[in-house]
Amino acid sequence: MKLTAINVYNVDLPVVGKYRMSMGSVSLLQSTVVELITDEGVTGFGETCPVGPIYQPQHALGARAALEEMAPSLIGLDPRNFGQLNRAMESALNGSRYAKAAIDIAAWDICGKSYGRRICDLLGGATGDTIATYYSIPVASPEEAAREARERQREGHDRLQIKIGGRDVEEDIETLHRVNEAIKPGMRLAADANRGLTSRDALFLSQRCRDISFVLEQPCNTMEEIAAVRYQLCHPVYMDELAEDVNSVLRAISTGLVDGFGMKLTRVGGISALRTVRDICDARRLPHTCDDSWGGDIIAAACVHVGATVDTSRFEGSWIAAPYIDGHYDEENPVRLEGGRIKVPTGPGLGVVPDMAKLGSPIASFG
Ligand code: 0XW
Ligand code: MG
Repeated sequence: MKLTAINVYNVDLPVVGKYRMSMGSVSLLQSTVVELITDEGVTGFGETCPVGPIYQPQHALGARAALEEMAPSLIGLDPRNFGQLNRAMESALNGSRYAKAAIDIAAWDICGKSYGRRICDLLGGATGDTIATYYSIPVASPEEAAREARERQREGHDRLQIKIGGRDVEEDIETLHRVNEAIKPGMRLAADANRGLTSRDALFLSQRCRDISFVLEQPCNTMEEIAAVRYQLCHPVYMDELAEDVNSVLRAISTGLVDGFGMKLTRVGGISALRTVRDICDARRLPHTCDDSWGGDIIAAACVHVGATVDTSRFEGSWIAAPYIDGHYDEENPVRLEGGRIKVPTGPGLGVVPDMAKLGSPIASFG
Protein backbone atom coordinates (compact mmCIF):
# COMPACT_ATOMS: atom_id res chain seq x y z
CA MET A 1 0.00 0.00 0.00
CA LYS A 2 1.31 3.46 -0.91
CA LEU A 3 0.28 7.00 -0.06
CA THR A 4 -0.73 8.71 -3.29
CA ALA A 5 -2.19 12.01 -2.06
CA ILE A 6 -2.69 14.15 1.04
CA ASN A 7 -5.50 16.67 1.32
CA VAL A 8 -5.73 19.32 4.03
CA TYR A 9 -9.06 20.88 5.08
CA ASN A 10 -10.00 23.81 7.30
CA VAL A 11 -13.05 23.34 9.47
CA ASP A 12 -14.36 26.26 11.50
CA LEU A 13 -15.72 25.10 14.84
CA PRO A 14 -17.67 27.92 16.53
CA VAL A 15 -17.79 27.42 20.30
CA VAL A 16 -21.28 26.82 21.63
CA GLY A 17 -21.66 28.64 24.95
CA LYS A 18 -18.78 30.21 26.83
CA TYR A 19 -15.37 28.60 27.23
CA ARG A 20 -13.11 30.61 29.49
CA MET A 21 -9.73 29.49 30.76
CA SER A 22 -7.09 31.36 32.76
CA MET A 23 -5.56 32.94 29.65
CA GLY A 24 -8.85 34.08 28.10
CA SER A 25 -11.97 32.87 26.29
CA VAL A 26 -12.31 31.16 22.93
CA SER A 27 -15.22 31.62 20.54
CA LEU A 28 -14.12 30.00 17.26
CA LEU A 29 -11.55 27.28 16.70
CA GLN A 30 -9.98 26.44 13.38
CA SER A 31 -9.50 22.73 13.02
CA THR A 32 -7.15 21.20 10.46
CA VAL A 33 -8.31 17.88 9.03
CA VAL A 34 -5.95 15.70 7.02
CA GLU A 35 -7.02 13.05 4.52
CA LEU A 36 -4.50 10.42 3.45
CA ILE A 37 -5.32 8.65 0.18
CA THR A 38 -3.72 5.34 -0.82
CA ASP A 39 -3.34 3.38 -4.03
CA GLU A 40 -5.60 0.65 -2.59
CA GLY A 41 -8.61 2.91 -2.24
CA VAL A 42 -8.36 3.07 1.57
CA THR A 43 -8.37 6.59 3.00
CA GLY A 44 -7.68 7.77 6.53
CA PHE A 45 -8.43 10.94 8.48
CA GLY A 46 -6.50 12.85 11.08
CA GLU A 47 -7.10 16.16 12.85
CA THR A 48 -5.30 18.77 14.90
CA CYS A 49 -7.02 21.72 16.54
CA PRO A 50 -5.11 23.93 18.98
CA VAL A 51 -7.52 25.73 21.30
CA GLY A 52 -6.52 29.13 19.94
CA PRO A 53 -3.02 30.57 19.56
CA ILE A 54 -2.16 31.20 23.22
CA TYR A 55 -3.09 28.02 25.10
CA GLN A 56 0.18 26.48 23.92
CA PRO A 57 2.86 27.46 21.39
CA GLN A 58 0.80 25.64 18.72
CA HIS A 59 -1.67 27.39 16.42
CA ALA A 60 -3.85 26.51 13.42
CA LEU A 61 -1.80 28.27 10.76
CA GLY A 62 1.38 26.73 12.14
CA ALA A 63 -0.08 23.26 11.67
CA ARG A 64 -0.83 24.01 8.03
CA ALA A 65 2.64 25.39 7.33
CA ALA A 66 4.19 22.30 8.92
CA LEU A 67 2.00 19.99 6.83
CA GLU A 68 3.05 21.80 3.68
CA GLU A 69 6.69 21.32 4.64
CA MET A 70 6.34 17.58 5.34
CA ALA A 71 3.62 16.25 3.06
CA PRO A 72 5.59 15.96 -0.23
CA SER A 73 8.18 13.66 1.37
CA LEU A 74 5.51 11.24 2.62
CA ILE A 75 4.03 10.41 -0.78
CA GLY A 76 4.91 6.84 -1.76
CA LEU A 77 5.29 5.53 1.81
CA ASP A 78 3.13 2.74 3.27
CA PRO A 79 1.08 4.51 5.97
CA ARG A 80 0.71 1.26 7.92
CA ASN A 81 4.42 1.36 8.75
CA PHE A 82 4.13 3.94 11.52
CA GLY A 83 7.83 3.82 12.38
CA GLN A 84 8.90 4.62 8.82
CA LEU A 85 6.24 7.29 8.46
CA ASN A 86 7.22 9.01 11.72
CA ARG A 87 10.91 8.84 10.80
CA ALA A 88 10.13 10.43 7.42
CA MET A 89 8.28 13.26 9.19
CA GLU A 90 11.24 13.76 11.56
CA SER A 91 13.63 13.95 8.60
CA ALA A 92 11.44 16.52 6.87
CA LEU A 93 10.76 18.83 9.81
CA ASN A 94 12.00 19.44 13.34
CA GLY A 95 9.28 19.77 15.99
CA SER A 96 5.66 20.66 15.10
CA ARG A 97 4.50 17.39 16.67
CA TYR A 98 0.91 18.62 16.63
CA ALA A 99 0.96 18.67 12.80
CA LYS A 100 2.71 15.29 12.61
CA ALA A 101 -0.03 14.00 14.91
CA ALA A 102 -2.70 14.60 12.26
CA ILE A 103 -0.76 12.44 9.77
CA ASP A 104 -0.07 9.80 12.40
CA ILE A 105 -3.77 9.56 13.38
CA ALA A 106 -4.78 9.22 9.72
CA ALA A 107 -2.19 6.47 9.25
CA TRP A 108 -3.64 4.52 12.22
CA ASP A 109 -7.09 4.99 10.69
CA ILE A 110 -5.87 3.47 7.42
CA CYS A 111 -4.14 0.65 9.24
CA GLY A 112 -7.32 -0.24 11.15
CA LYS A 113 -9.44 -0.06 8.02
CA SER A 114 -7.06 -2.17 5.96
CA TYR A 115 -6.81 -4.89 8.65
CA GLY A 116 -10.51 -4.62 9.58
CA ARG A 117 -9.73 -3.75 13.22
CA ARG A 118 -10.45 -0.83 15.51
CA ILE A 119 -7.49 1.31 16.59
CA CYS A 120 -8.03 0.32 20.22
CA ASP A 121 -7.68 -3.34 19.18
CA LEU A 122 -4.41 -2.59 17.40
CA LEU A 123 -3.24 -0.83 20.57
CA GLY A 124 -3.73 -3.86 22.79
CA GLY A 125 -7.48 -4.13 23.27
CA ALA A 126 -10.20 -2.07 24.93
CA THR A 127 -11.02 -2.31 28.63
CA GLY A 128 -14.76 -2.11 27.85
CA ASP A 129 -17.45 -0.83 25.49
CA THR A 130 -17.46 2.58 27.15
CA ILE A 131 -14.74 4.67 28.73
CA ALA A 132 -14.45 7.27 31.47
CA THR A 133 -14.58 10.96 30.66
CA TYR A 134 -14.61 14.17 32.66
CA TYR A 135 -16.44 17.43 32.27
CA SER A 136 -14.51 20.67 32.22
CA ILE A 137 -16.24 23.61 33.89
CA PRO A 138 -14.83 26.88 32.49
CA VAL A 139 -13.68 29.73 34.74
CA ALA A 140 -16.88 31.02 36.31
CA SER A 141 -18.16 32.68 39.47
CA PRO A 142 -18.27 30.43 42.56
CA GLU A 143 -22.09 30.25 42.30
CA GLU A 144 -22.11 29.37 38.59
CA ALA A 145 -19.39 26.76 38.97
CA ALA A 146 -21.21 25.16 41.92
CA ARG A 147 -24.50 25.10 40.01
CA GLU A 148 -22.87 23.51 36.99
CA ALA A 149 -21.01 20.96 39.12
CA ARG A 150 -24.32 19.85 40.66
CA GLU A 151 -25.91 19.62 37.22
CA ARG A 152 -23.05 17.59 35.72
CA GLN A 153 -23.10 15.16 38.62
CA ARG A 154 -26.83 14.70 38.03
CA GLU A 155 -26.05 13.86 34.37
CA GLY A 156 -23.81 11.02 35.52
CA HIS A 157 -20.34 12.56 35.55
CA ASP A 158 -17.99 11.32 38.25
CA ARG A 159 -15.04 13.57 37.48
CA LEU A 160 -15.00 17.31 37.01
CA GLN A 161 -12.22 19.62 36.00
CA ILE A 162 -12.75 23.08 37.46
CA LYS A 163 -10.92 25.78 35.55
CA ILE A 164 -9.21 28.35 37.75
CA GLY A 165 -6.60 31.09 37.32
CA GLY A 166 -6.36 34.42 35.53
CA ARG A 167 -8.19 36.30 38.29
CA ASP A 168 -7.94 37.06 42.01
CA VAL A 169 -6.92 33.80 43.68
CA GLU A 170 -9.52 34.46 46.41
CA GLU A 171 -12.22 33.83 43.81
CA ASP A 172 -10.61 30.53 42.84
CA ILE A 173 -10.43 29.47 46.49
CA GLU A 174 -14.09 30.38 47.01
CA THR A 175 -15.04 28.53 43.80
CA LEU A 176 -13.39 25.30 44.93
CA HIS A 177 -15.11 25.50 48.32
CA ARG A 178 -18.52 26.15 46.76
CA VAL A 179 -18.11 23.33 44.24
CA ASN A 180 -17.05 20.96 47.00
CA GLU A 181 -20.17 21.84 49.00
CA ALA A 182 -22.38 21.37 45.94
CA ILE A 183 -21.28 17.86 44.99
CA LYS A 184 -22.23 14.56 46.56
CA PRO A 185 -19.69 11.85 47.47
CA GLY A 186 -18.31 9.93 44.52
CA MET A 187 -17.19 12.93 42.51
CA ARG A 188 -13.48 13.39 41.76
CA LEU A 189 -12.12 16.86 41.12
CA ALA A 190 -9.26 18.46 39.26
CA ALA A 191 -8.49 22.17 39.58
CA ASP A 192 -6.86 23.25 36.33
CA ALA A 193 -5.09 26.62 36.28
CA ASN A 194 -3.75 26.20 32.73
CA ARG A 195 -0.41 27.74 33.84
CA GLY A 196 -2.25 30.75 35.30
CA LEU A 197 -1.07 30.79 38.94
CA THR A 198 2.13 32.19 40.36
CA SER A 199 3.84 29.74 42.69
CA ARG A 200 2.77 32.06 45.53
CA ASP A 201 -0.90 31.79 44.58
CA ALA A 202 -0.64 28.03 44.01
CA LEU A 203 0.58 27.76 47.61
CA PHE A 204 -2.17 30.01 48.98
CA LEU A 205 -4.83 28.11 47.08
CA SER A 206 -3.64 24.64 47.94
CA GLN A 207 -3.13 25.39 51.61
CA ARG A 208 -6.50 27.16 52.00
CA CYS A 209 -8.24 24.24 50.26
CA ARG A 210 -6.37 21.56 52.19
CA ASP A 211 -9.58 19.77 53.22
CA ILE A 212 -10.86 19.42 49.65
CA SER A 213 -9.70 16.47 47.58
CA PHE A 214 -8.57 17.48 44.13
CA VAL A 215 -5.59 17.21 41.86
CA LEU A 216 -3.94 20.49 40.95
CA GLU A 217 -3.46 20.49 37.19
CA GLN A 218 -0.80 22.61 35.52
CA PRO A 219 -0.77 25.26 38.27
CA CYS A 220 2.16 27.35 36.97
CA ASN A 221 3.86 28.25 33.73
CA THR A 222 7.20 26.49 34.13
CA MET A 223 8.61 23.31 35.64
CA GLU A 224 10.81 25.48 37.87
CA GLU A 225 7.85 27.38 39.35
CA ILE A 226 6.10 24.09 40.12
CA ALA A 227 9.28 22.58 41.57
CA ALA A 228 9.70 25.59 43.88
CA VAL A 229 6.46 24.82 45.74
CA ARG A 230 5.84 21.16 44.92
CA TYR A 231 6.47 19.79 48.44
CA GLN A 232 4.59 22.56 50.22
CA LEU A 233 1.42 21.92 48.23
CA CYS A 234 -1.35 19.91 49.88
CA HIS A 235 -2.54 18.39 46.61
CA PRO A 236 -1.19 16.00 43.99
CA VAL A 237 0.15 17.83 40.94
CA TYR A 238 -0.65 16.87 37.35
CA MET A 239 1.22 18.26 34.38
CA ASP A 240 -0.60 19.19 31.19
CA GLU A 241 0.76 21.96 28.95
CA LEU A 242 4.38 21.23 29.88
CA ALA A 243 4.08 17.56 28.88
CA GLU A 244 5.15 18.45 25.37
CA ASP A 245 6.71 15.20 24.22
CA VAL A 246 7.95 11.85 25.46
CA ASN A 247 11.13 13.49 26.78
CA SER A 248 9.39 16.10 28.92
CA VAL A 249 7.17 13.36 30.33
CA LEU A 250 10.29 11.35 31.23
CA ARG A 251 11.92 14.42 32.80
CA ALA A 252 8.86 15.21 34.92
CA ILE A 253 8.62 11.61 36.10
CA SER A 254 12.31 11.13 36.80
CA THR A 255 12.53 14.34 38.84
CA GLY A 256 9.42 13.43 40.82
CA LEU A 257 7.77 16.66 39.76
CA VAL A 258 4.30 15.28 39.16
CA ASP A 259 1.78 12.67 40.26
CA GLY A 260 0.01 12.34 36.91
CA PHE A 261 -0.76 14.01 33.62
CA GLY A 262 -3.47 15.76 31.67
CA MET A 263 -2.18 14.16 28.50
CA LYS A 264 -2.78 15.63 25.07
CA LEU A 265 -2.72 13.44 21.98
CA THR A 266 -1.59 15.93 19.34
CA ARG A 267 0.88 17.78 21.55
CA VAL A 268 3.00 14.66 22.07
CA GLY A 269 2.81 13.69 18.39
CA GLY A 270 -0.24 11.49 17.82
CA ILE A 271 -1.32 7.95 18.61
CA SER A 272 2.16 6.41 18.19
CA ALA A 273 3.70 8.85 20.72
CA LEU A 274 0.75 8.65 23.11
CA ARG A 275 1.08 4.86 23.13
CA THR A 276 4.66 5.30 24.39
CA VAL A 277 3.55 7.79 27.05
CA ARG A 278 0.76 5.41 28.09
CA ASP A 279 3.28 2.61 28.60
CA ILE A 280 5.75 4.81 30.50
CA CYS A 281 2.97 5.98 32.82
CA ASP A 282 1.88 2.38 33.24
CA ALA A 283 5.38 1.36 34.32
CA ARG A 284 5.32 4.04 37.04
CA ARG A 285 1.60 3.56 37.82
CA LEU A 286 0.91 7.22 37.10
CA PRO A 287 -2.67 8.29 36.32
CA HIS A 288 -3.38 10.34 33.22
CA THR A 289 -6.06 11.49 30.84
CA CYS A 290 -6.02 10.84 27.07
CA ASP A 291 -7.48 13.91 25.43
CA ASP A 292 -6.72 16.94 23.37
CA SER A 293 -7.18 20.68 23.60
CA TRP A 294 -10.06 20.78 21.09
CA GLY A 295 -11.30 19.21 17.84
CA GLY A 296 -14.20 17.32 16.28
CA ASP A 297 -15.08 13.64 15.99
CA ILE A 298 -11.72 12.60 14.50
CA ILE A 299 -9.68 13.86 17.45
CA ALA A 300 -12.35 12.65 19.86
CA ALA A 301 -12.30 9.13 18.38
CA ALA A 302 -8.50 8.99 18.44
CA CYS A 303 -8.44 10.01 22.12
CA VAL A 304 -11.14 7.50 22.99
CA HIS A 305 -9.32 4.63 21.26
CA VAL A 306 -6.12 5.24 23.20
CA GLY A 307 -8.05 5.94 26.41
CA ALA A 308 -9.86 2.63 26.00
CA THR A 309 -6.55 0.80 26.35
CA VAL A 310 -5.38 2.47 29.59
CA ASP A 311 -5.58 0.54 32.86
CA THR A 312 -8.93 1.68 34.29
CA SER A 313 -7.55 2.13 37.81
CA ARG A 314 -5.31 4.92 36.56
CA PHE A 315 -7.30 6.29 33.68
CA GLU A 316 -8.53 9.83 34.34
CA GLY A 317 -10.78 9.90 31.28
CA SER A 318 -10.89 11.30 27.77
CA TRP A 319 -12.25 14.82 27.54
CA ILE A 320 -14.00 15.64 24.26
CA ALA A 321 -15.13 19.01 22.92
CA ALA A 322 -18.48 17.65 21.65
CA PRO A 323 -20.66 19.56 24.19
CA TYR A 324 -19.21 22.82 22.82
CA ILE A 325 -19.59 21.93 19.13
CA ASP A 326 -22.79 22.13 17.13
CA GLY A 327 -23.14 18.87 15.16
CA HIS A 328 -20.67 16.15 14.21
CA TYR A 329 -18.47 15.26 11.23
CA ASP A 330 -20.09 11.83 11.33
CA GLU A 331 -23.74 12.14 12.32
CA GLU A 332 -24.23 8.36 12.09
CA ASN A 333 -21.40 7.45 14.45
CA PRO A 334 -20.76 10.57 16.50
CA VAL A 335 -18.42 10.54 19.48
CA ARG A 336 -20.40 12.04 22.35
CA LEU A 337 -21.04 11.98 26.07
CA GLU A 338 -23.68 9.56 27.25
CA GLY A 339 -24.51 9.59 30.96
CA GLY A 340 -21.00 10.57 31.96
CA ARG A 341 -19.28 7.97 29.73
CA ILE A 342 -18.23 7.73 26.06
CA LYS A 343 -18.99 4.76 23.84
CA VAL A 344 -15.92 3.35 22.09
CA PRO A 345 -16.53 3.52 18.31
CA THR A 346 -17.21 0.10 16.79
CA GLY A 347 -16.17 0.55 13.15
CA PRO A 348 -12.68 -0.26 11.82
CA GLY A 349 -9.90 2.30 12.24
CA LEU A 350 -11.17 5.38 14.04
CA GLY A 351 -14.78 4.24 13.55
CA VAL A 352 -15.86 7.68 12.39
CA VAL A 353 -16.11 8.68 8.75
CA PRO A 354 -16.49 12.41 8.17
CA ASP A 355 -19.19 13.70 5.88
CA MET A 356 -17.05 15.26 3.12
CA ALA A 357 -19.60 18.05 2.64
CA LYS A 358 -18.74 19.25 6.16
CA LEU A 359 -15.05 19.46 5.28
CA GLY A 360 -15.60 21.54 2.13
CA SER A 361 -12.85 21.78 -0.50
CA PRO A 362 -9.23 21.12 0.46
CA ILE A 363 -7.15 24.19 1.28
CA ALA A 364 -4.04 22.30 0.16
CA SER A 365 -3.34 19.08 -1.73
CA PHE A 366 -0.11 17.13 -2.21
CA GLY A 367 0.79 14.17 -4.39
C1 0XW B 1 -10.17 20.48 29.26
N1 0XW B 1 -9.20 20.50 28.20
C2 0XW B 1 -8.79 19.12 27.88
C3 0XW B 1 -9.77 21.15 27.01
C4 0XW B 1 -9.30 22.56 26.94
O1 0XW B 1 -9.19 23.07 25.70
C5 0XW B 1 -8.02 22.57 27.69
C6 0XW B 1 -8.04 21.37 28.48
C7 0XW B 1 -7.10 21.20 29.59
O2 0XW B 1 -7.16 20.23 30.37
O3 0XW B 1 -6.23 22.04 29.76
MG1 MG C 1 -5.42 20.89 31.54
